[in-house]
Amino acid sequence: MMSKLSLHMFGACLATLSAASLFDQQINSKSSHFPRLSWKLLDTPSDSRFRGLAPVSDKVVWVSGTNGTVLRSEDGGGTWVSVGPVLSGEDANLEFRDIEAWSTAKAVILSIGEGADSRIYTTEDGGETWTLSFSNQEASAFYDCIAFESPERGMAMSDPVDEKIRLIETLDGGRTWDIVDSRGMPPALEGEFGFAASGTCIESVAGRWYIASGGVNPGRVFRSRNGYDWEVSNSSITGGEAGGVFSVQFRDKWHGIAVGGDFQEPTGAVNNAAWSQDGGKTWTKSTSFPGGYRSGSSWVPGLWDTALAVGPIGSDFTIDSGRTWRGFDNGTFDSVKCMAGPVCWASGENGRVAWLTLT
Ligand SMILES: *[C@@H]1O[C@H](CO)[C@@H](O)[C@H](O)[C@H]1NC(C)=O
Ligand SMILES: *[C@@H]1O[C@H](CO)[C@@H](O)[C@H](O)[C@H]1NC(C)=O
Ligand SMILES: CC(=O)N[C@H]1CO[C@H](CO)[C@@H](O)[C@@H]1O
Repeated sequence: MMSKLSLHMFGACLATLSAASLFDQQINSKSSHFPRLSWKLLDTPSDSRFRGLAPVSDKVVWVSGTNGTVLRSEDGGGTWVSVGPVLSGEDANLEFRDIEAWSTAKAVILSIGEGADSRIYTTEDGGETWTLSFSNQEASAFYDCIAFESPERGMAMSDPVDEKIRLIETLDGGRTWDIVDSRGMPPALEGEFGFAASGTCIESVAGRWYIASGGVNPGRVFRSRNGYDWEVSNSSITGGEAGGVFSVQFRDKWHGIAVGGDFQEPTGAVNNAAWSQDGGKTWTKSTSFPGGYRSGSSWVPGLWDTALAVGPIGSDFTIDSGRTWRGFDNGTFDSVKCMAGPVCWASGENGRVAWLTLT
């Protein structure tokens, strides 16, 4: 819990770290058939830190973050409208660490924090009005991330309550939420929790569900075929008080990547990425790692075996399903999400939002 709160405060010093030497090494070892990727930074009217990122298409994208900020663009990031809920007093400091969106109209946002600061708001009119659809009542719950398997069914994940990761579920697109019976959830280990770093600590693909954890060594990945009955395995990613698996993403029922590291050691570039080809039962460490702690990852739809990872000191890609990673940018981002196109979006501190195409 402490670690997660300080995750917020560490942001400032990370920006000053240099990854120059790592980055150079990666460039030099890059063979010519690797794609040339570069982020195109977009102007946003905000200096919030956007850990919440929800592209809908190559034109429509929503970001959410600190100071209760939610922005939406409908023209590929050329212009932005501030569409967050009207918040007053202390609520104006709410941090929307995750967002899911389906159109220019419909979005769900998750704010983090202890007790009633963990909330979910939904909008169906593009952010003109928001409904508070969930407000946490459990003192020890701390919600980290949210995912949907369909426009109707979604789940949000909290740090353990009574020694088990807490889930809430919606079956009506976020309008109402219920606590999921924890009988099907294996016990959490002492100190285990999730990272509210990029909205990818819970994930749903092809009807399956995955949860990434840290605070323990190694970080672990939970998996489920229905969201109710869960199994868990060790990843190969080094964990610790501020470390573990920050992001887990699956391409299909079998192929997954996991990235992370230690947010207090952002230049640590060993055992910070792993891959699975058996639906998350077993994880194998990558043979070349991303160039530092990475908070977010995304497969690239339509480009077999390709995925991106981002973190506060750089971005990397893999074209072999996570076996090897190469750096391509040293700018700071927290979150990444790729769409058909393919086009990828990234977001992070200081209002940073960027875009790239892979062709
Ligand atoms: C955002 O919130 C932080 C912490 O509450 C505060 O220090 C900062 O001034 C706020 N920034 C803006 C632009 O309101
Ligand atoms: C997972 O890792 C822990 C800590 O190293 C170890 O005690 C445990 O045996 C591992 N579990 C499996 C199934 O390998
Ligand atoms: C520290 C470092 O490597 N900075 C480089 C980051 O990338 C930009 C553009 O790609 C370079 O101009 C910097 O020198």
